[in-house]
Amino acid sequence: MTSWIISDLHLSAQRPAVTQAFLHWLQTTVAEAKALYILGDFFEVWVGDDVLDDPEHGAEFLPVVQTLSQLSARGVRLYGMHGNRDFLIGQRFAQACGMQLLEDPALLEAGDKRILLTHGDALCTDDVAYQAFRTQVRNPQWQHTFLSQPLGARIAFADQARDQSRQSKAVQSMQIMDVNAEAVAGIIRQYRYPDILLHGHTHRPAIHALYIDGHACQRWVLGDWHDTATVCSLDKSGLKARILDLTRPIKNSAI
Ligand code: LP5
Ligand code: MN
Repeated sequence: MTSWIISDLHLSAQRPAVTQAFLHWLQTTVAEAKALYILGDFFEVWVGDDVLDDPEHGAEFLPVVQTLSQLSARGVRLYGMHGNRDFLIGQRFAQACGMQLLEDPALLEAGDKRILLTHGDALCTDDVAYQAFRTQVRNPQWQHTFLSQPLGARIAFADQARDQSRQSKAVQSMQIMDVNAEAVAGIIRQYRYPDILLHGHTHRPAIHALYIDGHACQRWVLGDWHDTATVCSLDKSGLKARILDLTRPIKNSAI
């Protein structure tokens, strides 16, 4: 049976076609799968699980929660990891979907292959402003204080953060916003040379060959979801990259 690994869907009410294509893919392809791994930035922004109770802002998420929970009830294993947009996804959302939240990074052992999964933002160590923001917002005390604010205030803070991030990205070099080679080597060493490091975040889909301390390894990067999506399938023949055309009923094509 096949497992699927995806990242950076950035689901939002502003892009209903992506959500529709994702739901269709879940109900067709993923319904027959062993597992689905979502490596972060599932949502464009997530300001707290209580958004699900809000009649105005919660409605867009309900079909996603309902479809995931149906898949989970069918026996498809669902795993989610936080990204820099949805690090506030909590146990309540996960339980409503039948999803297990994974620590970042998480090691996936598949046959004789070891695949290290991560969102990827923690590897962008040259992006000093972002890493300062990340340290702040991943602090449990900061999160507790933030989540204590009314939903409307949290949405306004998230809008401000998005504006600031857009401005900062416009003047930041592409190289600084990419993963740092030493950070990549460090995590590969720490996890004792997995065969593949698989991440999203940078939206630069590619397969990079690496050679760390005499060990051959690959870094696979998933892209974000717009008219197409790069996803990975994993079965007994190994990991494969595929492109989904989201503009028509889902067909899978190998790269
Ligand atoms: O997300 P992306 O790919 O566009 O850019 C990221 C980095 N930016 C971020 C910030 C997020 O986009 C903001 C939205 C998160 C919402 C979460 C929920 C609520 C939290 C509310 C927080 C107040 O992750 C960007 C990287 C880029 O990836 C590439 O790696 O460069 O980082 C930056 O742009 C650095 C900036 O300095 C980020 C600063 C955010 C500013 C926060 C100020 C908040 C103001 C609120 C008023 C008190
Ligand atoms: Mn990201």
